[in-house]
Amino acid sequence: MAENTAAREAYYAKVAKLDVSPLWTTRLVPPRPEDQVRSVAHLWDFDDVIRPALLEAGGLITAQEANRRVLSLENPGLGGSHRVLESLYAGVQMILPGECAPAHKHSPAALRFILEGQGDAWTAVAGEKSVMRPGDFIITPSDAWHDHGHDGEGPYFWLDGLDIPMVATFGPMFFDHYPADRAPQSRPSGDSMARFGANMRPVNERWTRLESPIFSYPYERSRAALEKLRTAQEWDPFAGLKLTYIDPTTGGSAMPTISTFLQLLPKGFETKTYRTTENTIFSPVEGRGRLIVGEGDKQRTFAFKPRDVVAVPCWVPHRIIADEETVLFSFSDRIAQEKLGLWREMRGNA
Ligand code: 1HN
Repeated sequence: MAENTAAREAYYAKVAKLDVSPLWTTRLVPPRPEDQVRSVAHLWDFDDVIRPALLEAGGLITAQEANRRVLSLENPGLGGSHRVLESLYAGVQMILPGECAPAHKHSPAALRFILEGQGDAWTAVAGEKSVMRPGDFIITPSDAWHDHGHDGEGPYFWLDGLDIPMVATFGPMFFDHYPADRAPQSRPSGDSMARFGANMRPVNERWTRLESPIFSYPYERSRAALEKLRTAQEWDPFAGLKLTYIDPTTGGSAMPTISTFLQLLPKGFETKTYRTTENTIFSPVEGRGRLIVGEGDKQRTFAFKPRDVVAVPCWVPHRIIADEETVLFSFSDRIAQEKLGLWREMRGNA
């Protein structure tokens, strides 16, 4: 940094009043992500922390009153800015039997990953109702009306992931309440899966939206795919067996701003150290293991179990040890970074 003489200091004070600043006194573009990224790797414990905290909220406020009874995951490095990582929002939502999370829509896109519950919780997205079961991945696209309900017994919990910080960077934030609790159903349940989920599509129907027309990806099907592929023994040393959820009409990412994945790591599998520019949120579905992040004296080990949420920021080296057979759901900003030409990875310590 250049030496600050009295004359320079006086100059800086003067130009500050002109709505300009001298670039040469800043580090606007630091050399590496670690000089830029403020979020830290972090684990939110579901069973001992998030779940009881949400149950307590259940005694204080209804889903209707709260609109959405969600505890937002606040990254400790981001000072309460409602971000789980630089570019992503995440929260855990709870709904109780008989409750209504009323219909609304917004420009940020959302995903849900169902963590726990019994019986029939459901979400209605753009006029089609779908059950939500543990392990299901569900998309609520930008600007689609959606409401949630639960006709079963006991609490239902799911992970919400949204691209709110990306939308906030650009500004086009829109939010509307539907004039009634429930938005009308315009299509029967299973309609989108029948139209686009059977490796077919209606012959004269073109899908032109940016997100997948399949808005529910049941766990049973995704898990069965992993199980079948296990026999192929094509283990990626950096990821085990990892599948990404796609839009069947394009083969590309199921969502235009958030990438989503399900991966299998057999018992004893240890991935090699990997880094990527994408900001990733993991949530184990099955199995226990350890996520080891950082290097040297900054290395930390997060022991995970099903339903925990672990955030790994951009360019933080990490590896996973599966102490039991492990299935991990994850979502990241990879697809957004790819579209902007920013995404990189480093396999090993190159
Ligand atoms: C939202 O609309 C939902 O619809 C969940 O369930 C979490 C977090 C921030 C903003 C909107 C939902 C949300 C949200």
